[in-house]
Amino acid sequence: MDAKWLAVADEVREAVSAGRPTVALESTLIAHGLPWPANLETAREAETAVRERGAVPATIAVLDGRPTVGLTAAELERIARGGPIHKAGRRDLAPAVALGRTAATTVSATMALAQSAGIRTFATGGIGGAHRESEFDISADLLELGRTPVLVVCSGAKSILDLPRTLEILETHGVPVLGFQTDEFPTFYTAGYSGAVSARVETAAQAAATFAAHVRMGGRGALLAQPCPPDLAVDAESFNRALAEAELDATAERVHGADVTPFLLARLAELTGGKTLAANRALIVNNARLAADVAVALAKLQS
Ligand code: PSU
Ligand code: MN
Repeated sequence: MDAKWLAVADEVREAVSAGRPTVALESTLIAHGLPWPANLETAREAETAVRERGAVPATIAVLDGRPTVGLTAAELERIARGGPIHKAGRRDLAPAVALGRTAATTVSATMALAQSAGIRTFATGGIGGAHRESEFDISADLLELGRTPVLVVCSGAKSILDLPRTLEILETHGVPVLGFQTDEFPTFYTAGYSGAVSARVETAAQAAATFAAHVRMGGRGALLAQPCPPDLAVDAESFNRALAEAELDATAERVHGADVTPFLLARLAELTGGKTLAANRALIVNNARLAADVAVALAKLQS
């Protein structure tokens, strides 16, 4: 569980081996998803939210070639301040390790490292998915969910994506998509409709029981999705207008591959006068809180 190649913070290692609740948090949203200093504030708020609900937070990144589960306050600030920090999906972990790089981890890479450390619950903002512009730009997050037994708490997939196609791919990979007190797969920081979840749960205990049953029967990852807090959700019309403009900018500036998501998120925050940023922050913290509740319920179930 705790291998030499992996640095796990003492507090996290002790909690995992005692069967106490733990929640993984990713670092790409800190390094590449939110601007300074909102990113550091949000990362700290998410960790605090997890603690307040009785679980141990573990923010994950690769530091100088060392996959690290449970960043210290100084390490968290280093990732947030930015500079030359890579964005690592699952495929980028090995190069980061072998070449001694510092990298923020996306959902796919964070899931892989959380699983190596024995953590089963993970909170993020919105997962990656099928992009609209290119048929083959499908986030590695979706395939990782099909093979790594971690429950990812999110607000759906990012509104910049083709959401119906994202849901189809999740179904293909046998990933349960649970709606938390909702029948609809949320659309990240907008209020809109993207399709139905595969099952609705009302409580954290039901979510934990469903995930445990999935894993017991040989299943792997699962999603638990809750909408952005309604008072901060961006209305679909102004969002779509901003997105159309951001997409044109991305094309004009020839943004490709892993740079597409960070580019669009930053441009949208500008174009909406900070509305998407406020919504993004709120939903991340809200998801951290729910993930902690589920981690507590999972720990009870397994004791
Ligand atoms: N959630 C957010 N902001 C983000 C992300 C999630 O609120 O920036 C990150 C996650 O790390 C996710 C990544 O894995 O965006 C998806 O990137 P891509 O589309 O390149 O796979
Ligand atoms: Mn992509």
